[in-house]
Amino acid sequence: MATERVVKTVCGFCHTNCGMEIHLKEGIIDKIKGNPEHPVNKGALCPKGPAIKELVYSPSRLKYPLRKTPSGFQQISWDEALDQIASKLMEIKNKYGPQTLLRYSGAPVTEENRDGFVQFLASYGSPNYMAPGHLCSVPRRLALELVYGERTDPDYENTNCILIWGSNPTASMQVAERMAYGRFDKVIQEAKRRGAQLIVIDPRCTELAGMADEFLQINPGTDAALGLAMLNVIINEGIYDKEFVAKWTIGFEDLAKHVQAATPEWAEKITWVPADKIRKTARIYATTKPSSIREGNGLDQHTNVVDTVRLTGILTAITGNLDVPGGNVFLPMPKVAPCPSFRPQENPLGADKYPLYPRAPFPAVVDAILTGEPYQPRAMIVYHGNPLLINANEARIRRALEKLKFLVVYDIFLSATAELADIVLPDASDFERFGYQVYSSAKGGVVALRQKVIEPVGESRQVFEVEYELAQRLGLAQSYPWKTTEEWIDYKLRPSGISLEDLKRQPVTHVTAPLEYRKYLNNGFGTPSKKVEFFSGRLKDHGYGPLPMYRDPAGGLGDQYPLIGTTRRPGVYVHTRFRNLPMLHKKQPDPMVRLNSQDAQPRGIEDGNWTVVDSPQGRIQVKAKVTPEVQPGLVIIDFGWGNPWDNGPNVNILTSDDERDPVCSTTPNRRFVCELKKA
Ligand SMILES: Nc1nc2c(c(=O)[nH]1)N[C@H]1C(S)=C(S)[C@@H](COP(=O)(O)OP(=O)(O)OC[C@H]3O[C@@H](n4cnc5c(=O)[nH]c(N)nc54)[C@H](O)[C@@H]3O)O[C@H]1N2
Ligand SMILES: Nc1nc2c(c(=O)[nH]1)N[C@H]1C(S)=C(S)[C@@H](COP(=O)(O)OP(=O)(O)OC[C@H]3O[C@@H](n4cnc5c(=O)[nH]c(N)nc54)[C@H](O)[C@@H]3O)O[C@H]1N2
Ligand code: SF4
Ligand SMILES: [Mo]
Repeated sequence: MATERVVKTVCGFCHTNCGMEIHLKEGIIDKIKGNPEHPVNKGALCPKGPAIKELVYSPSRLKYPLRKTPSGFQQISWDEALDQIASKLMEIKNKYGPQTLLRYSGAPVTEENRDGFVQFLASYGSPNYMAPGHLCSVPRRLALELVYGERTDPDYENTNCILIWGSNPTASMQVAERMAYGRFDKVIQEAKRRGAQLIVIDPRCTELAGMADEFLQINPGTDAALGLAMLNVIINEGIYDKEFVAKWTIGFEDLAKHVQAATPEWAEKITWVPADKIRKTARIYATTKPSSIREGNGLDQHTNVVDTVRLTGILTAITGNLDVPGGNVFLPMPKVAPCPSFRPQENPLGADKYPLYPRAPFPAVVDAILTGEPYQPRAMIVYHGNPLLINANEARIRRALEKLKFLVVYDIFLSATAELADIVLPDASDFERFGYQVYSSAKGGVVALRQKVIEPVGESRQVFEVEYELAQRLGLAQSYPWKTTEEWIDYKLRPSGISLEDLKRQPVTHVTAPLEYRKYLNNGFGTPSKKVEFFSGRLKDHGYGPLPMYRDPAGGLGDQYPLIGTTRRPGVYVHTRFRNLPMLHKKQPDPMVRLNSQDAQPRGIEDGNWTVVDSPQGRIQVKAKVTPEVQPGLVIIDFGWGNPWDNGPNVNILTSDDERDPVCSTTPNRRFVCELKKA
């Protein structure tokens, strides 16, 4: 009789963190299904979920530590690897100072990913914590903190108008929008049944745009002009919430003057959105009560992101849609403890140029590596990230990583970044260790248990054990409140009043009260003035414009590069991952460029042709998809290829890091100039 067993756990392979049932036969993963009892996805899974079986047992998983030698990577033992890392880091600390160590992680899809090596970095004595935050959500969060103290989300269940601005949740959050329980397409269908309006602002006619009442097909990176023009209409037509503005905001008079030049006709020339459509959208958004805005990652990755998202926050507040039922709300989130020694604000690299950025902005760190100013970084630990491929200007990032004296990469595969490392460490995957996941929702903040489903594959090991052993070797162990993953979980969850044992008894636990509205009536907003700040004194004090401005997006057009390029993430993959899994690879084997027939025809390009794309930064080859989804003049190229196993080009060979958002150092990963020809 075969032994069969089902383990309920949480997927960690994208931000959604769906509940899963793992069916095991003889201790081997057989099938992966959705867990119907998990409130986030209610049993649904995206196609990546079942494919994770192929990831866990992939023949190309890293199974033991590797050291780079002149003749390639060589297998070494964990003791050798940790001894070598420890002695190198000790030498670097003594010779150059602890601040020359950098710690880098990728998108924080799991809590381990967020925390791995953070306590180590801090107790070693470096403030240089980095992630792709400058490209992903940090600019949006900072912008909304400046306006009203915290990021908000739409109250989907009660809203009568949803404005999706630079987001594509039916692809990016297929089975459950980050903050709403249940499938996102159903959330939209349910809202539409109630008669809610759907507005989509996107350069591409996405599936969601196809369902919209109003679709504004915008020129990428120009959303601030649209936001200013919408405010021009709303203020001049008097369709704003006068009582809220009078009692709870500062800077209205300045703002009203500031937007006078931003007429819809002015914005039409910049945004490609007709002036009448801008007026109509402004009126629908302002007069439908209540209305909500879902800003997304399409607004990050442009060089004016902070001012753009300040405008979305101002639109929410001025129309009286902040913290009210059906508007944009502050959702409850479980409290977790920070890594005890970590002080991100203590003068990281880049703090001179980007003083409001909450940690070391990666583009400024790359500058420091390449120029030696203000000092020369020497070593870097990359945990769960692929910085070579995901940052703008691959050639420059490669030069920087190669210039480091010592690079450690801790991954589950030998990624393009890992290929540059001196030492590579094999991690246990999310199914091979305990963990926890926190979720916010209108029904209250939730903590869920990530179960250990199988033993770590090969000699792979979980991060907190490895980190602690390294800390011991460097004499830093006394600063650690945990020695194992299990102790780390208990430490982190203490502020929420639960432990790992509690979670084992109740794997999905609500730990906060449900959403409350209008909390500002008691406490005000989380800004220095306790009011919504249309005019930002904090930005002014740091030498930035206090009112949100439009700036031209990066790159200009010219005869040589007449097309605008942007990038797209194929929903079947996550960033640079999964192209080595046969189940997913067969769904989309090749990277595509989407273009309009008006641009394809004169260049002799037909659907399915391999196409050469040139930008001032470099050249790649991708396959053409000729489609009316894309407006003439724009081409959309798939992001995420470039690892050694996928034979595809990295789109960030084409992007530039010269121009940046002045507050967050954000590079224009979603906008560059280019030209195409048939390969
Ligand atoms: N041009 C362009 N650039 C972009 C974007 C874009 O849309 N266009 N998107 C940007 C955004 S929003 C983001 S968030 C970033 C993403 O940037 P990253 O998060 O760096 O990208 P990933 O490909 O997810 O890389 C994660 C790495 O973690 C590894 N990994 C997976 N599971 C585990 C595990 O359990 N343990 C360990 N140790 N490693 C693991 C993977 O093998 C992979 O090498 O890219 C940004 N860059
Ligand atoms: N399957 C899958 N799911 C993912 C990821 C993945 O790689 N694969 N990545 C995860 C990560 S790290 C993130 S950050 C989220 C992102 O999730 P979302 O915030 O939903 O962002 P995207 O899915 O990138 O969709 C962004 C949309 O903005 C549009 N856009 C691009 N530039 C502009 C612009 O200048 N203005 C406007 N108005 N729109 C623009 C794009 O065409 C696209 O339709 O998804 C997460 N979920
Ligand atoms: S959407 Fe897919 S990859 Fe993301 S957590 Fe759910 S099953 Fe995993
Ligand atoms: Mo992201």
